[in-house]
Amino acid sequence: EKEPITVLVTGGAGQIGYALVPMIARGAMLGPDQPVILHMLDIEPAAEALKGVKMELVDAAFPLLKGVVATTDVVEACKNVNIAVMVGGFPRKEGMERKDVMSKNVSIYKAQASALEQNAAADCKVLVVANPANTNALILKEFAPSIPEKNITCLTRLDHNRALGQISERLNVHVSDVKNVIIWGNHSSTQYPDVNHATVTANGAQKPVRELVADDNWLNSEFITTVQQRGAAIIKARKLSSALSAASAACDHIRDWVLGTPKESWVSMGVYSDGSYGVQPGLIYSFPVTCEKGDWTIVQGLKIDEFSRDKMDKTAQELVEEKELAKSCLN
Ligand code: NAX
Repeated sequence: EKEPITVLVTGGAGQIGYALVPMIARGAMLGPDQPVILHMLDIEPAAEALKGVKMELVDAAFPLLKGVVATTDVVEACKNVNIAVMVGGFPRKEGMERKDVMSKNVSIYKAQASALEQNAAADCKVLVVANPANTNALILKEFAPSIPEKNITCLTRLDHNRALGQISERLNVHVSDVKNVIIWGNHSSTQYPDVNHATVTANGAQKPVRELVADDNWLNSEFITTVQQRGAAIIKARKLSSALSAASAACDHIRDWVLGTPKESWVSMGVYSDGSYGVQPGLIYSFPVTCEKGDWTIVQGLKIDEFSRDKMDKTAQELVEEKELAKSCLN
């Protein structure tokens, strides 16, 4: 039997946490033969609820689950962690200024960065889910300088999967036959869902999504806004924000990162920009990536048209502004 992998989920008592921990314990994140130890962190007001989640994990008798730690102590939570999924954060409440929300999250991510740096396994991989996800990841990177920057990422896989879902619905094809959509930029409403390189496999042949949809007007407007606004649509319908799809996307993100992406296909991940596609270095920006042996690589050489360029720049600009705002919160 394999050695267990220790996975930290922060915000373990929250909505996404509740959907995510059973998926991890069932092998959806690291594979059906990979034992796991779960660490869950939350804050004092949620300590009782967190205990309840731990009780349910025990009651579910998951064969792969070799241990559960439920704690409000960030040091204990980060001890020997191999994978850290950062779901905990300060939500934007009605009437709150952007700066106030940012300021709360800057202090949370600054503190948790140090705890991870000092206590996690040396090769710990980090996925930030909590919003503002890209900028929280950037703060974490800044305050955990000994964690390689390649190991710090943020979640845009939910947006990626939403784009696949929309194409699959529109064309009435299986979602698994659609591939190579791209989410560029920020996990926010400025993100750019791009189908210019996406294909559908039908009867063994691959066809471009643009050719099959044959409606550029839909692809360039409604499709994009539907993906950008999907989070808001879920809130409107459910009176709660997306949780099961977010948890599932977090599993997809880590699974592909650790176990590799399938041949000739890529996924979207928020990663530290190296300047690819003219995106300024020093931002956590969502790119198309392939993964192999636990490392991601930005897909190179894709042709970018003027329409895309403009949208990629706008979302980058928003990230520059968020970075400035985050910096101003540090003083
Ligand atoms: P919930 O409010 O249900 O859960 C958040 C949990 O985090 C709570 O239990 C809270 O007590 C805990 N928490 C707060 N501060 C903490 C700290 N300092 N350390 C540890 N835990 C802390 O929110 P939920 O619906 O689970 O969403 C979690 C986060 O994911 C939010 O920031 C949300 O905006 C973000 N999302 C990001 C998505 C993405 O694709 N990147 C999509 C889904 C989601 O909206």
